[in-house]
This record gives sequence, C-alpha cells and structure tokens, in this order.
Amino acid sequence: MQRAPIEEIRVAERGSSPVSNASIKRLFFYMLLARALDERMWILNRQGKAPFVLSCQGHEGISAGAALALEPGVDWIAPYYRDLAMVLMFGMTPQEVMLGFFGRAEDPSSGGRQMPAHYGHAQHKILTGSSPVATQVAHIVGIALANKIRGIKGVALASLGEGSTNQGEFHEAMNFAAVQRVPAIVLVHNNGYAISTPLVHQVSVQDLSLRAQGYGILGVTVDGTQPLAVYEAVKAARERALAGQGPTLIEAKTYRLTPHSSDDDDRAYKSEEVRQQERRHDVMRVFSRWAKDHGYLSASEEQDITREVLRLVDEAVEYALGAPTPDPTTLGQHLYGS
Ligand SMILES: Cc1ncc(C[n+]2csc(CCOP(=O)(O)OP(=O)(O)O)c2C)c(N)n1
Ligand SMILES: [Mg+2]
Repeated sequence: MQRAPIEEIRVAERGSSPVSNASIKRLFFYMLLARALDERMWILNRQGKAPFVLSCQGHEGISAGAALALEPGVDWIAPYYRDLAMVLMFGMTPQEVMLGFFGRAEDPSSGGRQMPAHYGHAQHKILTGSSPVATQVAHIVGIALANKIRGIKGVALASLGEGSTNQGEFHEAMNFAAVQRVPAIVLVHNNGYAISTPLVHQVSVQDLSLRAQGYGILGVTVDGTQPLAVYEAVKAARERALAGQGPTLIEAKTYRLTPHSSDDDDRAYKSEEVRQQERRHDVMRVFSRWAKDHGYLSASEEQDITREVLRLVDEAVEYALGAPTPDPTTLGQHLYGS
C-alpha cells in the first residue's frame, strides 16, 4: 500500500532558527543514542540473549523534538514503546534502558516485570506504561487535570501510535480533556501501520489531526521526519496549555523502519520497493544531512558523537548483562495484596 508523500514542512534556517546550536547537537546526540541502543537490541535479540524488541527506528525525531519542547522535572510524559529518545532526554540512562531490556531486578520501569520498552521512571515524571494501547491518554488527562486544580505550571503529554487512536478510550479521554480544558498534549506518531494493517484500513481521514475538530480542540499535523517541526508544534501546544487554552492534538507523520517487533516480519505486507522508499526518509539521514548542510554539525563532530554513543551502548550492555535477575520469591510483589 503506497502512502501519500509527507507534506514539506519548512525548517527554520540558521540565523532565524528557533533553537540554539547546542539544542540541535542535543537533538542529534539523543536521536543517535536511541538509534544505537535500538540497533544493539536487535543484535542481542538475534543472538538469543533477549526475548523481545519493540523498535524506535524512524520515530527518533518525533520523540526527541517533543522532549526538547518540554521541561523535564516539571512536565509529565506517558510515552509509548517507540519513545526511546524521549525517555533518554527526560533522564533515563542507557544503562537503565538495557536493564529493562534484559528484565533485570534494577530496571527502574518495573523491576524486570514489564515487557521491554514499557518505559517508566517516577523520579523523572515518566509514567509507567500499560500494554493495552491508548490507556495512557486517560492517565495523562488525569495528571493534567490535577495540575490545573492544584495550580501547578506544568503540562502532561501522552504519546501513542495512529492505530491506537481508534480505541474507545482515546476518544473518551480526548473529549474529557477538551471539556475540562486541561493542560495536556496528545502526540500521535503516524507511521502508516498498526502492525500489518495499513492506514487506509484503519481510518477514512487523511490527517488524524482532523479528529481534533470533533472534540473542539486544536489539531496540528507535522512532518515527523523533521524534529524541529515537531519541536515547534509541541512548544506552541505547551504555551497554549499553560495559558489556559486547553489540550492540543498533534499528529507527526513518519515511517517505521523495522518490523512492528522482533516477532514480526514486515516482508509479508510491505514490498521491497516500499521498504526502500521508507528508508530514504530515515530521520537520522535526513537530520544529519540537514545539520551538516546548515553548519550545525561538522563531519568530525558527528564522528566524535558516534564514538561516544557507541561507548555508552557498550557500557550499558555490559552492566545490564551482568546485573542480577529479579529474586523469584518477589514474583507476587505489587500484584496481590497480603
Ligand atoms: C487494546 C490493545 N489492543 C491490541 C493490542 C496489540 N497491539 C500492540 S501494538 C499494536 C499496534 C499499534 O499500532 P499503532 O498505534 O499504529 O502504533 P505503532 O506500533 O505503529 O507505532 C497492537 C494492535 C494492544 N497492545 N492493546
Ligand atoms: Mg502505527
């Protein structure tokens, strides 16, 4: 199934850029760190050392662009499994990510109980995720309502895939958020597929942001392969939320560059031609080229960052592989009352 091409989104040129040089480098660093961790996870999975990968490849620009516009320590996020770059920018370390990946006792998300990529970190205001998709939207709307009632100057952002917006829970949460005008942001990563189901068999609208009209809130669609376009949209939504203007629905379009998970084979439903075309829109290639062409990043800086990122990945894997698994006698903890 062919997708309509992503609309060109203007990215501010050097000089009129809404973000500093340091922020561009920060974006690049965390996007690359997420990509490198993810690529290593696939290798470890194929080596039989870890059971399951849910990949962020192709989604790094959305997660990082959004995180750059938020305030870690103040704002709450309820990420989904493709938001590795977002949780890293909110303070999770590569080591903590790998502890979760291997299901180790020290895993901050769940002590090794959750599936991998169900990120959570109370200290960093990262709400732990539930496997049923879209449940996080209601959770974030509740946090945003609490912020509003308590007069806390922070926002709450939920992130999810486009397929997940068809859950009843999504609509209930969006409607309630709109009626209560809570300071929430709902970020939809539209990668054109819900596992193997293409967009045309999921919805009959071209842009999911159109759904915002039905709730009476602002809806925006941006190119998710342009981290700065995502940044600008989330920044504007945050300002509106803090000014009492209520929630915003943001749709960011991108391409999922891997199968849905390590248990999926996307060759069954994507032709080689489609997969190659998606790879040409790889956000890492697009952003690296843009940053170099516009003088934000030199080739030698890119090499240095790549070396540093790979060192962090090696260190994280070594630590997590050597870390103890949960004590079997704690199996019932947090599940049953005594
Ligand atoms: C309520 C519920 N139904 C089904 C599933 C199984 N499931 C997990 S991910 C997924 C696809 C989600 O697609 P989308 O929201 O587009 O996110 P993407 O994986 O494409 O980023 C499904 C059906 C689930 N976890 N929860
Ligand atoms: Mg999807």
